[in-house]
Amino acid sequence: MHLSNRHLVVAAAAGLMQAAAAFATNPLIMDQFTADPTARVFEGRLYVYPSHDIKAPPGYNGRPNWFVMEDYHVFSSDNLTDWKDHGVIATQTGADWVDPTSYSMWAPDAVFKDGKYYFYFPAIAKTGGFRIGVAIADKPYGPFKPMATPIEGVKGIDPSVLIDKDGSAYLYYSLDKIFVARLKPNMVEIEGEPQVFDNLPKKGLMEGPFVFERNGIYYLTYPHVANKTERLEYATSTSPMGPFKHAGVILDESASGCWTVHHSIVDYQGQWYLFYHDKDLSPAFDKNRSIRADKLFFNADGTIQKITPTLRGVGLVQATSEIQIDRYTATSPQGIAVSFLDDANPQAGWKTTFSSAKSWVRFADVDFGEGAQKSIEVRARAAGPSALEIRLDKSDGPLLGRVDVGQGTDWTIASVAARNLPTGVHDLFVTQADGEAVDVDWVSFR
Ligand code: FUB
Repeated sequence: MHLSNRHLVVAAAAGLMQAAAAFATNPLIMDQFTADPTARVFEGRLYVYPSHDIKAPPGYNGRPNWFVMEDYHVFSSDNLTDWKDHGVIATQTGADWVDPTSYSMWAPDAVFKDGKYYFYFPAIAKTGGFRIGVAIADKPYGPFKPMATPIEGVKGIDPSVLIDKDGSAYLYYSLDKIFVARLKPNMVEIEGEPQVFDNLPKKGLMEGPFVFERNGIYYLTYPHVANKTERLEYATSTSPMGPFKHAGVILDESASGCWTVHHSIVDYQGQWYLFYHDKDLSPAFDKNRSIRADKLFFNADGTIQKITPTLRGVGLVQATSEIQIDRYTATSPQGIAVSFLDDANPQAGWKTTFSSAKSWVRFADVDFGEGAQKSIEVRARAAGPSALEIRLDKSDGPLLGRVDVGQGTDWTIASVAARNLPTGVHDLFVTQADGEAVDVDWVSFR
């Protein structure tokens, strides 16, 4: 993956720079850190409202090695491949009640009710402690106007709002435990006292609640530290107010060691997705996170199938794009390694090293369209003469081309005429045919 060549299209609109980028793989956003993604479908598009980790700015004197977050962006896509950054929608200096030096704009949510978009966000108040504020807009990407005061009677983080089938709205949030309160029809005040869900696991921090309804079952999903770091669990109920009964684990603790796993779950065009985060662009510091998406499936009885996180993600990849095979679907048991192209600049992406004959990478869901491509290009470098075979659908599927990679320390683009090119969506298999170890940045069909 080589960001400068990663299909970045930049356009100026309404005085703001907006970027549309083909990020069909995980992580979804490469040019900045993103965390705590809440995905919502508005006006037929999928919008993601993440929080925005940044590196501590000069003069920052908050808690060392902790979250530093001063604003929010919103992203949207209609195909889960091309993501548009709509720019900043809220800042710590824009809401009267927020301590403008607190860098504490944690996990947000956004919902649509009666013609307005409501953006809920936690931050540290000028009066101290985490509170939850609301900003209101006419469009899902703003401009959002923040309320002057936070929601009265609510102290906590990680707001999540469910609008039930009858139009009633519920605010879920956390502060070690998970709370619920009914929202008044104005969406900015609660009715009565918040209640704690006290029949969930008794031990271990719980935060980041996300509630949705499917076929009459209410799902309360939440990160929980059952062991060392957060994993995603869920509980079910027949009522949005509970009681919720623990039902299982959706996502195990991250193999990367990322401590948090804030998330959301959304149905987009008939497929359910889990949006979550990990620390793909910051392996050594898990407070600089990156959002991801994977497909989620239900069993017939309504239980949720556990998800195995992928690098491949969920979007189709155009055959004519620079296909980042380091975001593979599967690899041979030996001979494949993925590493940053430039350790000093993780945002430049990754390379795949093939180090033994017959080692292979499978990359799913490449869209050949009408199959009008004529050649295969591979950006690669090799310690000595090396060859790669590109096949379709299976490791012994139709050979699309054999690409010879010459010896050299510089990256070069090797090219060969393509044959047997298909139409439509297929898997690719890239195999080291013979020769020396070879690094591959991307594969493309031109
Ligand atoms: O992003 C800051 C905090 O980390 C969130 O609010 C929590 O859910 C956890 O992801």
